[in-house]
Amino acid sequence: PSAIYLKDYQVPAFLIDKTELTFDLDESVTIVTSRLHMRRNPKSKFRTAPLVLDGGEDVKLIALAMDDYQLPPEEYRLRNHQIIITATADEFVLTCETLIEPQNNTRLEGLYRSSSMFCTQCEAEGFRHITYYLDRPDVMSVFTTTIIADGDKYPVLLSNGNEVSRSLNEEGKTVAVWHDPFPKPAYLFALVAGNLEVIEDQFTTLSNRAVTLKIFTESHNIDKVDYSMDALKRSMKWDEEKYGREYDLDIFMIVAVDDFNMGAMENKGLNVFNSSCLLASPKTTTDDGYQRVEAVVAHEYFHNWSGNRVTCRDWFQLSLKEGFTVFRDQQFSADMNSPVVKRVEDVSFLKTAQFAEDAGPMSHPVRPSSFIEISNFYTLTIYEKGSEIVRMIHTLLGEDSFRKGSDLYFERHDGQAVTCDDFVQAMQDASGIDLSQFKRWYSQAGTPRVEAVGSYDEVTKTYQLTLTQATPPTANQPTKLPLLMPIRVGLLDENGKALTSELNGKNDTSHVLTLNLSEQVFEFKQVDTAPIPSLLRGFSAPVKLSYDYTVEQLSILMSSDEDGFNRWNAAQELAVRELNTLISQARRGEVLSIESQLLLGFKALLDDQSLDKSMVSLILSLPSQAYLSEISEEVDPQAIKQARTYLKQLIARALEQEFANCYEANNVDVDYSPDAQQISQRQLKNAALSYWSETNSVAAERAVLSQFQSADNMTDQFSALSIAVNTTHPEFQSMLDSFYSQWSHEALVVNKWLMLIAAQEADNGLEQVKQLMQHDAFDLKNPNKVRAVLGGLGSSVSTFHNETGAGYAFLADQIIVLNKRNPQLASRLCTPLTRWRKMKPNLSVLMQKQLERILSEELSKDVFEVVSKSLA
Ligand code: HT7
Ligand code: ZN
Repeated sequence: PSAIYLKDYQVPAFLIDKTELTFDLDESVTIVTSRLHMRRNPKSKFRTAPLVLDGGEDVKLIALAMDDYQLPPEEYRLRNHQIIITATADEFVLTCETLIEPQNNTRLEGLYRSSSMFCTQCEAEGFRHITYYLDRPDVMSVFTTTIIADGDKYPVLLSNGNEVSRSLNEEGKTVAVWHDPFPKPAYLFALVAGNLEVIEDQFTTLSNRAVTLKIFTESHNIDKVDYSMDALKRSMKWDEEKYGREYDLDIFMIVAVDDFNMGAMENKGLNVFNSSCLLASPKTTTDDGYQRVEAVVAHEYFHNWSGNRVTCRDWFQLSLKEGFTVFRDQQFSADMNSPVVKRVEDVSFLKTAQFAEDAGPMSHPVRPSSFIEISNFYTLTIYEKGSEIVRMIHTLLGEDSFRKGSDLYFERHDGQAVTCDDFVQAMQDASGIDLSQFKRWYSQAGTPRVEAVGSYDEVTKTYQLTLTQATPPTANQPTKLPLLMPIRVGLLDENGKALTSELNGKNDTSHVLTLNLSEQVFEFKQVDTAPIPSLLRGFSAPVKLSYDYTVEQLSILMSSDEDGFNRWNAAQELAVRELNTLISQARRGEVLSIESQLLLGFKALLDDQSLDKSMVSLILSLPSQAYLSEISEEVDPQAIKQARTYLKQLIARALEQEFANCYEANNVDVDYSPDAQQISQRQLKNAALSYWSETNSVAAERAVLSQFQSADNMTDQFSALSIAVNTTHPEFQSMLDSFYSQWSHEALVVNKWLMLIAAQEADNGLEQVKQLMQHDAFDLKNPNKVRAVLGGLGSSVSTFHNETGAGYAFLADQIIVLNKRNPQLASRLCTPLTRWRKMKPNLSVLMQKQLERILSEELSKDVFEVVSKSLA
């Protein structure tokens, strides 16, 4: 497979003004007829270029006509799944009939079946698996879709836009016609046919238009979509208030499907969701699950403007819509819940997973310059780092100018397919702030390192902060230029009190520094005393910042910084230092021992009833196994696990009474609601229970069992079960069994059970995983189940990182099987193996061997790209 390059971009040689599609749906064969109203693109410099339409290996061409003239085979060529027609008029209607078999589509791209319904997934290049087309985002067309199906089996027939008619044909089949007036690229096309239930609501827009809202699910799930409907209405209102964006069609529909490669899809007027991101009920969904549903519903809805009305010129610009939309959904969730908690969660994820990606073999810029398979570029870098870039623009411009910039962007580019440069240009034009250097963030891969050194002059009362920046080399980018980044800084005295200082004529307790050189000195004036700097507040730039803090200084920041994010960060830094000491001891085979400096701070946190409970629980959580691996030079999973367990048990024993009290104080009986206040209380209660259980006290064991048995919500029930499994509670096996019997009819709950068992640290872990894959509850066709089991396996140290290499070999076996069935899924499962270079030598060799074994197979583009780049 070969790569395609951003530098080769050309405007399309043809345009499609109107697309008329007819689907004759059937369980054995589906016939798709398209009528494409095409003309040569006046902007193309290739005036005589042939017409090249994209197709797929699973699309059978039946007939092709140009202006009703049936093209004989000698008048076109079929090569590499493309139709090439050399001679065309300047304007014509191309009619194309294709045959597809959605029931055999296991890739879940294009038209496929999930349970008993038909559904589509066209982003990024799925439409070509339905029919031949100019399948690229800068070809925008007005779609009219006719769906013909057996109305008894498929009473619900949906596509984009508005339903314009519904009738019966001479064979008694239902014929539904949908028309979407907004020109759109094929990746936003959708079709759904099924026997579905619906809930309906209404939203009145800012300009007083009534929009009908419908959510469709299979009948057994219809009781679980009220929360999504509420989240949708809140998203619509928020986007009007925050961004002035109003919904534009008369109807907005969402459909839940069980088999889906990602979280959800923003098809115009007809979002399709993985049921795991739409369904929610107290008994079956955890608080995290509720928050995910809220965020994904909002994210897909926000795409209606950032993605659909203004779309991407080409797939290299993917972050234009994804980075911006993630930023918007993060702002929304922050407004709906606690901003600081949301920020900590997002940054923690970024620093764990995106930083790892950026330091690995798949590292790429937010606007990549080449790819082999675009599906591999729906990455944390495009989404999360892309969002951080938009956030930095927001910080540099301030709220008002940022809003002016987004207004200008939407107004200037409505109905167009544009680039990341166009986005930045609108921000620059609206604010008058020069963002030319800032644009390097889009083209340079890797996580920048920033070092800070401070010095205080008592005589002049000035504090000098010297910042240096450097970005390590990444694949194909050996040297990097300095970036422009906002660094938010505050100063504290030795009691933790905020100090006012003057910088650039402004007196404040917090300043935003603009760092744009390799080395830069910032001078804070009127600083009363030698300060402790609070750096990178709110994580104002996605960098690795280092400063040589003493333990005392970190303790002060942890307990007193007015920036909540940095309080959490200081606690993490303290814990990381101790864990690193323990990891080194473990690696040397020594008995672990440490005097933890965390205890005092944790005790104060647990004693202080006035603090935000979510923040307390976040500060109490030790850095994860994954984060500690990310920051390790050489990863030793066993040593990391040993160190974490040791420190957690040490803290648990020292503060046993505090954790028990905290648990009891927060174990209150209330009617479940997924609101911020209740969520934070449950979070703290379960964090306390998790520590308390590490003491293996009988009282804690009793509390776990009792919570498991009496919980009226999934958060509490599943927390208790997870704690039981992770602490090998005497009853954990019977709890697991009873959990399954209680929930065997709820697929999403069963997935949690699958994941928990697969992730378990057990001597016979691999045997259990193999058994799970034979269990009735498992289904290789369903990505959620595959991710539950193989994702779970990947997080188990004893099973996955087993020194025999059996865990790696097993994962490789599954990747080889899935490579043929579902390449997108298979390629994502490769991630843990791609980190082989950072592993300790014996594990590294074992992982490398498995990657080589995978590479020796006949591979899809998806898996080939990831594995070959990892080994390069
Ligand atoms: N824009 C959507 C991307 C997506 C996707 C991409 C590749 C393969 C399957 C997919 N399903 C959805 C999701 C989003 O970011 O909103
Ligand atoms: Zn998105």
